[in-house]
Amino acid sequence: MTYTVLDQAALPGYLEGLPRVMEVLGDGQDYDITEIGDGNLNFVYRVARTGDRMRSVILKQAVPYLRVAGEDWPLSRDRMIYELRASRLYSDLAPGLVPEIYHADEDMSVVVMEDLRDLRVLRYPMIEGVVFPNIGKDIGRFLGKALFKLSYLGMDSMARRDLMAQFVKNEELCKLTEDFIFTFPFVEHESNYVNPETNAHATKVFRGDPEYLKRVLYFKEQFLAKPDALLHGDLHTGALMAGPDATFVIDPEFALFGPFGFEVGKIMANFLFCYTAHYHRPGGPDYQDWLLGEVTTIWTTFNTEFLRLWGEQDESALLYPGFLEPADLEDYKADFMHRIFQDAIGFGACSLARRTVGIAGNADVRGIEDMAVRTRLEMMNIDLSYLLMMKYDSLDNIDALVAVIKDFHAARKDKVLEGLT
Ligand code: ADP
Ligand code: SR1
Ligand code: MG
Repeated sequence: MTYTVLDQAALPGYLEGLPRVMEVLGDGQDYDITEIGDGNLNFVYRVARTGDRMRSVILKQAVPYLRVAGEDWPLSRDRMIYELRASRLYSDLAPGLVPEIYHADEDMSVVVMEDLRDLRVLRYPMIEGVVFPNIGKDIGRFLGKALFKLSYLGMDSMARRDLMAQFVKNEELCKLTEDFIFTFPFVEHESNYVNPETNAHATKVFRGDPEYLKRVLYFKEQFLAKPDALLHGDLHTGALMAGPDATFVIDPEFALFGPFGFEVGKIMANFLFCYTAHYHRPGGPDYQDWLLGEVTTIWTTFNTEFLRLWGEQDESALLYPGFLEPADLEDYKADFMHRIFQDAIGFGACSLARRTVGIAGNADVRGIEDMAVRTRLEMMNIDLSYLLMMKYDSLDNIDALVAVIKDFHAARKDKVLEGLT
C-alpha cells in the first residue's frame, strides 16, 4: 500500500480492511475516534465502537517529521519498522508486559494494538503521588528478561548478529539520542530549554568542568560502541502504562543494540526526577521514600531476574559450558553485574541532566507553573546529576546509591523547602 497520512476520516476505511481488528471492534456503524498522542514523535488514535468503550483499539502512525519540532524537522518513518520488530520480540519474551499487536503495516508505518484503556501513562499518576505496588518489580522483571534474552548471554552468536542486523539502521533515532542525551544538554545549544537561571546553573556546575564532561563523553562512547543487548532505547515513565495490578511497556521505536546500563539507568533516573518534583507536588516525604524504595526494587529485581536466567543458560555467544569453574563463574557474574550497576548510575546522571536542560524535559519538574519553584528544583536535579556522575564509580551497591541520594536531599531539603509551599 502506498503511504498516506491517515486522518480521522480515513481511519474507519483503513481498519475495516483488517479482520483481526474488526474482531476486536465488533459489528456496528459508527466509531468514536480521538487523537490521544501526547508523545514527541507520532500520531496516536483511539478508535472505539460507538456506545461500547470496551471495543476499542489504538492506532499509531509515524509521520515523516519530528512531531514535537514540527514539519520542518524531517525524520524518516522507518522508526515504525523498528517499533514493530521490537514489539514482536517483546510479545514473545515478556507477554503480559506489552500490548497485544493486532496489525503491523510497515508500508503505512502503522501499528494497531490493544487499548490499555484502564491504565495511565505512569508519569502522570506519579506526578499526582499515586502508589503502584508492583511497579518496581514489573519494571525489573521486564529489564531482566529483555536484556538477558536479547543479549550475547541469551542468544547464540549467529542469531545475535542476525538480530543486530535487523536494528542497525535505526540510525536517525540513535542520532537523536546521541545528540539530545549525550551532547546538546552539555553545551550551549539552540535546542536546549530556555530558562536563563537554570541554564546559567548548568553552565556553572557542569558545562565548564572537564572531569564531568569526560565522564559524559565516556558514556556516549559506550552508547556508540557497546552493543550488549537489544534495548527498548527510550524506557522512561512516559513509555510505561500502569494500573494497580498491571504494568505495560509501550513505544519501543528507539530500539537499538546498546549497553545494558543505559536501559537500566534511564528508568531509575526518572524516579529520581519525580522525587525532586515532590518537594512541590502533593506526595511529600512519604511518596519520596516510596520512590526511592522503587529505585531499589527496580535494581534488585532486575539483578535477580537476570542472574536467574543466567543460571539456566550455560551456552551462548559469550558462554561455553565448563569454561570457568563454578566459583570463578560466580566471581565473573558479580563483576559483570557490578559494572552494569555503576554504568546505570552514570547513564542515569546523563538522563537527569538531559531532561532538565535539554529538549523534551520531564513534566514532573518542567510542568511546574511557578517559575521560582521550578527553577529551584531544576537546579537541584543539575546538582544531583553532577554528584552521581562524579561518584558513579565509587558506589558499589544499591544501598550505597540510596544513601548518597538520601544524604544529598537531607543536606538541601530545608533550603529547597523555604518558601516552597
Ligand atoms: P510517541 O512515539 O509519539 O512518543 P507513544 O507510543 O508514546 O507515542 O504514544 C503516545 C500516547 O498514546 C501515550 O502517551 C499514551 O497516552 C497513548 N498510548 C500509546 N499506546 C497506547 C496503548 N496501547 N493503549 C492506550 N494508550 C496508548
Ligand atoms: C528530540 S528528542 C525527543 C525525545 O523524545 C523521545 O521520547 C526520546 O526520549 C527523545 O530523546
Ligand atoms: Mg515514542
